[in-house]
Amino acid sequence: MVLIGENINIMSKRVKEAIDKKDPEPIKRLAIAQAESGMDMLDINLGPARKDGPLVMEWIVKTVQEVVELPLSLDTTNIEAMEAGLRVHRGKALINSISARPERMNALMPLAKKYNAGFIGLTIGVEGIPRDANERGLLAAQILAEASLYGIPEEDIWLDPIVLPVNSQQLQVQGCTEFAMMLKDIAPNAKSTCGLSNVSSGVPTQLRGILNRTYLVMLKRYGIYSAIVDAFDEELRAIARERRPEIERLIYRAIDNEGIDYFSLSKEEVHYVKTVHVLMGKTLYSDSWLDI
Ligand code: THG
Repeated sequence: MVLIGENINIMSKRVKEAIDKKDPEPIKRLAIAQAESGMDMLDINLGPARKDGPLVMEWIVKTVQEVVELPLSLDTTNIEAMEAGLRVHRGKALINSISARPERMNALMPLAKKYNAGFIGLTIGVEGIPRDANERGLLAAQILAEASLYGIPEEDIWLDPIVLPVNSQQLQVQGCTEFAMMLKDIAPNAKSTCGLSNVSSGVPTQLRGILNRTYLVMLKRYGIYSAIVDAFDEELRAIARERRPEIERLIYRAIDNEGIDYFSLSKEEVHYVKTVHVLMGKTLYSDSWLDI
């Protein structure tokens, strides 16, 4: 699957400081480290509009592409900044993201066409975040229909169901897995992606990895094409690259509710099974889900 490194992100203190000081070195180091971790693309997340957004985006795209060959996924709500990034980007860029809101589609779809970029279609509409897989499907269909008016091929559309945190939106987690399944029928040529780490947002740091990894296996099983991930989670990378078949098989058995004899499992394996149950909404989330 296509892995997009999430680590160049304005929410990170290191990145924010580097951007504020226009110090290229920390950004270059993060880009190289993510490329060495085997990421296929890098997300460049500058967040909301800043008045110097276009300059910052141009600077960061050039800085990153000076040291790595990878295509970038550009994330900013500032339309001028998005275009500034696309203008200097080498290779095929990805616009992260276009929601199903008319003003976003009208502003950004022409840019996708003009620069021959792909885009991530976020299933958020005028009414906000969808409540289930069907609402996600409906929003995806609206995005696909609008994009076809601009002559954007389905292959350039990466649909994103919007992963929500399991600790506050536990039942929504399945909505995304179901959406991954539905997509095969709605748009067989479209791609899909998601912000995997969202699922563990707000969860104690040492517990985030197992949630992210278990959820990746679930989404992967239902055919997700790509995910935006923490490039520095080595075990997550191993799972994504098919180097942990025994963990994947165990998670499949847990999803399918096959009788699992806990006494035959290692502690780590028991943790994965318990995490499947939490992500499927079978046991209520609490920070101590691994201990009970
Ligand atoms: N869909 C799309 N794009 C996205 C998301 C999505 N981009 C942003 C986000 N969601 C995915 N990227 C991240 C990046 C960082 C974190 C989570 C998701 C994260 N960071 C740590 C934190 O906030 O605690 C650490 C930050 C730091 O380095 O200090 O959790 O859903 N299309």
